[in-house]
Amino acid sequence: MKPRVLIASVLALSCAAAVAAPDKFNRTDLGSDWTMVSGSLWITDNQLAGDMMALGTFAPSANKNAGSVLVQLNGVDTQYGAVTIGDAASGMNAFIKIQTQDGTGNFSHGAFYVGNNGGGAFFSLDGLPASSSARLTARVNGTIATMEIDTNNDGTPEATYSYDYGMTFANGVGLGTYGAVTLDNLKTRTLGAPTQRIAAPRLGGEADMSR
Ligand SMILES: [Ca+2]
Repeated sequence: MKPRVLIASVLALSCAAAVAAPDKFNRTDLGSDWTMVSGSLWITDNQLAGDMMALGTFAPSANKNAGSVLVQLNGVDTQYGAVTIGDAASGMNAFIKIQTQDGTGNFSHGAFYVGNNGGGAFFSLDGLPASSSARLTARVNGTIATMEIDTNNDGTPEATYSYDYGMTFANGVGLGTYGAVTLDNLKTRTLGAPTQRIAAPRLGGEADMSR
């Protein structure tokens, strides 16, 4: 009996993986799965790039509440990579980003905003290991959004923050860019609420240089 149980488990894992809607951007044209909400997104060197406050939505993720993307900072100017969850076409979405604006070229700040780089919570990424590349995973469960930042790509986030929007959002994932940032290897999924206890970000009243 044991071998049969093992096979059943492997099949279940395969099915779960197949349900996720990924985009590796390994092509030249962005294609019809993407709809622009603002500005322009395009593909360069098999990665996603865009102009200031560009925002696009990814149709295959319409029923997903979580998006995960590799954010690569290029240079020291202000840049962000953002994952949106919700109906971005109407501005009713969580806008969850990581950003550099301190001149180091490493991630220095994060935000839980609404719309396209709209208002909300902006905060320093205190204690995050210095890094110009990280996987940003964002999800919304009920009114609570969570961002996980994995700077060494080992699947364990170096920093996790959550924020209560006080409102719910529809499913559907999009990506936003500002500056020279490039994004890659998008994975969209249905994820439950995190089981660990997460601190809210410490809000310091700093100015967001991208706004
Ligand atoms: Ca790629």
